[in-house]
Amino acid sequence: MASGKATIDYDYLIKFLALGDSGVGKTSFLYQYTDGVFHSQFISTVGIDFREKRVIYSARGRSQRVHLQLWDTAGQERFRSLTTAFYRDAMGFLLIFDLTSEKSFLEVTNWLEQLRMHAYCEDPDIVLCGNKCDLEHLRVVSEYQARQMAERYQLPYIETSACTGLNVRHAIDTLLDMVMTRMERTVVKCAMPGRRLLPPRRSQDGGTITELGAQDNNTLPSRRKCNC
Ligand SMILES: Nc1nc2c(ncn2[C@@H]2O[C@H](COP(=O)(O)OP(=O)(O)O)[C@@H](O)[C@H]2O)c(=O)[nH]1
Ligand SMILES: [Mg+2]
Repeated sequence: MASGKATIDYDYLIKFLALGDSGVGKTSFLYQYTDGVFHSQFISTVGIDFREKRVIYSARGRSQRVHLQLWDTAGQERFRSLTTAFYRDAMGFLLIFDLTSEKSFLEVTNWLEQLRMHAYCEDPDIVLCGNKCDLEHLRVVSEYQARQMAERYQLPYIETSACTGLNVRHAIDTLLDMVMTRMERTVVKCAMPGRRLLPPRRSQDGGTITELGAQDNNTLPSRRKCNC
């Protein structure tokens, strides 16, 4: 007889949010990561606003089962109507601009401001992605310009293509490593009696991540979650 209880077979539920101007390729990026597909004429499904995937995160001699939930803006970014609630639960952010659109690049500063206002802390984990790097002939933002911006805000910068899949996984792996490292540092600091919680620093250790497969959208309960 079925017990009716949901089985939780992962160690961490990690939520990421993809941000950036409309048309930069957020939805395509997330589909490329979870399903390995790209549609040049993408039609988003109304009401479905996150993708899921299981990975194994291995670092510092330990392996953990991670259930990744990748939230999309479902078109709301067009109207700048993202509410505080939208940012609140995310533990890491993929800030995406389009290498063929200067406007989307200049808007990165505004997105960072929004993030600092609404995210769980003033210094959230963010990976900056210059997307559509397959369209080299249409590029208007140079790698140098993008790296300068990333340096100014102390963010990792990765050039990606949701079309060919180049660096898509690398970008998410980088963000997961930053978030897991922050969580581990927070747990260690919390466990020390009499210690104040200090802001965690970026990962130097570079954990490894193994993909287990994509999931259909269904809300799963959170097992361990960091809102440090
Ligand atoms: N060539 C190319 N086209 C892309 C890439 N990413 C997205 N696109 C196209 O850009 C358009 C907008 O993508 P979409 O994922 O809907 O952007 P969103 O509004 O940020 O979610 C679509 O026509 C995509 O096919 C990419 O990396 N390379
Ligand atoms: Mg979209």
